[in-house]
Amino acid sequence: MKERLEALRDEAIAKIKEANEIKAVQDVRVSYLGKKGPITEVLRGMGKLSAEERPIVGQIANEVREAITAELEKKLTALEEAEIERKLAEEQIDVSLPGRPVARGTRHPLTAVVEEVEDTFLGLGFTVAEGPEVETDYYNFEALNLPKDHPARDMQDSFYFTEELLLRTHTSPVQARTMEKFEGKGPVKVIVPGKVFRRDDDDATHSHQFMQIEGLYVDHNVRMSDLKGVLEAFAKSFFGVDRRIRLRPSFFPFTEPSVEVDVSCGMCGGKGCRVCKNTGWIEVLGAGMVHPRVLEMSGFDPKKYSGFAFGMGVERLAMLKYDIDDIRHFYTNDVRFLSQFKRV
Ligand code: FA5
Repeated sequence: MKERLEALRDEAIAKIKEANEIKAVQDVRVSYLGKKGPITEVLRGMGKLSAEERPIVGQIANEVREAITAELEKKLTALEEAEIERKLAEEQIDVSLPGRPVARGTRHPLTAVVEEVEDTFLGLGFTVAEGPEVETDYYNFEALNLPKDHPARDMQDSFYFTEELLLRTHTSPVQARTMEKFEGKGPVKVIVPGKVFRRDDDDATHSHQFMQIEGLYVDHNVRMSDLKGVLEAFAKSFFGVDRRIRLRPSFFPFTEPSVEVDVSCGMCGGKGCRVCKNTGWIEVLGAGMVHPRVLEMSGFDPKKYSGFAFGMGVERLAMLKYDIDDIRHFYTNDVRFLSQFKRV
């Protein structure tokens, strides 16, 4: 029996050595050490042995099994390592090859304009404030001296959710919200960029959703000349020296006196074209001295404080700066349009 076991061991080891695939090695394991294998069969016949022979054969059988198992493990490890080596060689990566370029997006021109305007006003001592796009009737109108049924509410056709809640039609409600936070103590010096919404018909210069940047400066002795100086400084820095601006008397219920500011049209150089509706000018902002009623309603004493405010249309600024002939380009997301602003 001893010889038979040793012969089986040598046979199995020889087959393991011959095998050059993991599957073949596993087959040897099954056929020699498995339940139906010859070694198990030999062990089953041990019952017929004498009591003295049984432990000796048992020990030999264990040694044979261990020898075969050790050989199996050795071969499997060697084959697995060879497989890893083969894969590494096959899948070698040339790290020196140039990478595939990733198409990078660009800043939206409106974002670029907002950031540039913010930078200019931060340089003039303003800070940036924000307010909600869904606004109450109180802040959007009443706190700005536009009581319910005031005819000037028609100047801004609105999207209402309920009688008291609407999409803000301008960034001016943030004037009242900010002044309330200062609790009657100046100076207040903020600019407020944000989206606004109106039931306007879309055309080359109008959109039902657009952006505004509000400005508010409240302190002792703020005068109209301060407003003019700040707007001129802004226009020079934003448009450059070749563009002209003009102030026209106007009306807003929340400012007195009020003005509208136009910039000369860059598409036609002021001669008149489709964009400027043949006037040579494009209106970019409304402004004025904060109405004493508005100061009062937001907790400021109009006898001690005065202020100026303005609200500019961001799309109009961008159109003038980059000679864009239609406001709708900003909202149709045509990559050919947007990719022109790579360096902006
Ligand atoms: C206002 O919205 C006032 N709140 C501005 C203001 C603020 C006046 C503070 C005084 C003091 P107006 O409706 O004129 O005003 O709009 C201001 C600017 O928004 C306009 O000059 C224009 O540049 C832009 N604008 C107005 N309507 C549209 C529209 N439908 N599409 C694009 N831009 C618009």
